[in-house]
Amino acid sequence: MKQHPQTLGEFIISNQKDFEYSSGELTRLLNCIRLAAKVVNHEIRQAGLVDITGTIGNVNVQGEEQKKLDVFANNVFINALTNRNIVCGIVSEENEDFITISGANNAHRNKYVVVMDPLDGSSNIDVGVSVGTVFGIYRRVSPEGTPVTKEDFIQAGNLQVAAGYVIYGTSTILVYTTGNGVNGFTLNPAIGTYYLSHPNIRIPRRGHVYSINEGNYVHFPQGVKDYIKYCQREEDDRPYTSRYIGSMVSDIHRNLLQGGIYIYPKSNEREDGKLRLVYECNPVAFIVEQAGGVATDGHRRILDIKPTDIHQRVPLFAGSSEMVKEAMDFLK
Ligand code: AHM
Ligand code: MG
Repeated sequence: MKQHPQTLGEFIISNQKDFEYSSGELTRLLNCIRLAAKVVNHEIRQAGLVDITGTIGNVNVQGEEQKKLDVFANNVFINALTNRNIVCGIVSEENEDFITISGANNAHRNKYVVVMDPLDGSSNIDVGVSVGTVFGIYRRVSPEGTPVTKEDFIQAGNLQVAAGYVIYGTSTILVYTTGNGVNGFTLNPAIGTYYLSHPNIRIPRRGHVYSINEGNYVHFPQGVKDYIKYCQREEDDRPYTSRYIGSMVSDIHRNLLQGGIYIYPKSNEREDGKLRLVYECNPVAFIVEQAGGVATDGHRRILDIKPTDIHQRVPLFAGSSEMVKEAMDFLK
């Protein structure tokens, strides 16, 4: 009899022993995220059919206009994590402050906090282009039984116990790591089950794709300009192909599978780049490294940066190891 591929649920259970402090909590947490992602996926697939596209009229803490789907996804993830009483706190791109979860069952006793960008790539929502969810999970550092503190959320990325993303693209794929490699699961929408479709993802050491918003070229530091010209030069295995979706999760995912480099550098206009360290760069850096790639801010390993603020921004160079190292040479 043909064996069916492993489901995400089966995979999580069979790998539970990988979690250092396993008590079932992290398993429940991952189950909660995969469920919330299904709800968000369902709503995204209805964009254009129901009143879910467009802006909501609010501006978030980043000064960006919130889309209806941004707010929807944020509520789904927060409610799922709160109602199941699994975590003690959440940081979201859409909320100015961290969220303390207390709840009837004294959630202060829970061990984990979640950081997330519930819907990344917002500018793609209304135009039928893929978007994603990014999340990272930490053990709290404040004492169990007390309310969470900012310190629980501004831990260095190398302390993440798990991280992942969901890409809502031509298919919906959940990719995550607990520090033992990276695996990807594709959602079968007809039955609502994720199947292991991308076991043990390894990023090629080199690729042919560079992903950067070249429209900002004039604002980039000279080293980044030089690297872009290098990518375009006819020499060795170049010119490379330029691919930029404008949705980090999608650009990272493609490069993870096929090889490539993703860059969001600092610029004259954005001193620290655009992407947020805590809930965008750190989870992605953990995954990229676990797949054998490299993630830096151009000089330092992303995962070693100690955040000072939950919404702080940082430049990002992530992807195939040899390509990222090459790009960094141009910044010296
Ligand atoms: P968002 O979290 O507000 O959606 O912003 C993050 C996104 C990334 O997904 C994407 O790579 C980048 O912003 C695109 O920015 P730009 O339009 O400046 O190139
Ligand atoms: Mg984002």
